[in-house]
Amino acid sequence: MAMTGVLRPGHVQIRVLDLEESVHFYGDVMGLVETGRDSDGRVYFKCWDERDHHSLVLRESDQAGIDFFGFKVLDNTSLEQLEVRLKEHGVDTTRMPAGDLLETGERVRFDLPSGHVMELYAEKTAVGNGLPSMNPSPWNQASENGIAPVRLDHMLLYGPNIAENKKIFEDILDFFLVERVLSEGGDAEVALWLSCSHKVHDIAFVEHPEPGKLHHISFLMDSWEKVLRAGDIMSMNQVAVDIGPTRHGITRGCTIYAWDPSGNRFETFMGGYHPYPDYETITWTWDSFPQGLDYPQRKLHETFLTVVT
Ligand code: M3P
Ligand code: FE
Repeated sequence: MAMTGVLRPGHVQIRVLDLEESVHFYGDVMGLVETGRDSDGRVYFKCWDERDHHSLVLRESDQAGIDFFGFKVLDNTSLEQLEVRLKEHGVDTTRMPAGDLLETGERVRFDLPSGHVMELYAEKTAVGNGLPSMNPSPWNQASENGIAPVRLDHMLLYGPNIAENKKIFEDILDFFLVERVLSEGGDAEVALWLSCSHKVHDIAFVEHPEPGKLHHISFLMDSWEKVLRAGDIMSMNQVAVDIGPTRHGITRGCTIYAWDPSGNRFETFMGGYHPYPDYETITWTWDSFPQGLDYPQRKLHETFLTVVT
């Protein structure tokens, strides 16, 4: 599939309660690579196989949750075109200055109807994955440290007005709807899985009365064995596990949900399938949501619907 316009989730800034405890967690237990600290005290990380400077930014606060997330677009021409399209559709945008996030160019920022702050950007310094671009080996020491996911994969966000979010993603940003869950009466969509790529989702939303909530940030693992190994490492480090290891019916992803020390949920994930934009959307009825969430157990875990930051 030709990749133009919006490419991928590129960064997410989350709030953590104790910065140094979280730096230990994301650096040593998750096994992300620390790439910088800024004058605001924020700490930057990337997954070992990512090439750009960072994908996760931690900010210390007295309340956990998500500050904002950004998608990388192909180039500055795409950024300008998407900014114009957002404005034409009545979405107010502001430009965050280059350098406000370390090693990152200007970001076009806007509010989603669900209460989340989203950004698009075209430039972030490519620091590489530690492997040479000529004759690389398949892995290196950084891939063997802690859980060591290969990349930030997607986010699931909770908030109101997700039907309005869907319009922005489909009509302006050229995402397509891969899967959805219908309400009990079947007349509304209560959950959406959207892709801008060949991935089974790049972002997902669940309808929820409180705006701007984080359900989980998902990190991609190479294999099911590595998801199970992630579970071993969680237990060795007394990490609080929510659900799994199991498989979602929705997206077919194989998963563990767990919580970071601040209560932000994360997912170690692999699998799923590879949709194209011409595929028919997969629909789940409300009574099948339990197997959508946890296919083997067919269980709509209470925490899935209630615990968000
Ligand atoms: C994911 C995923 C539900 C499935 C969630 C799926 C809520 O988080 O990564 O595929 O049923
Ligand atoms: Fe997920």
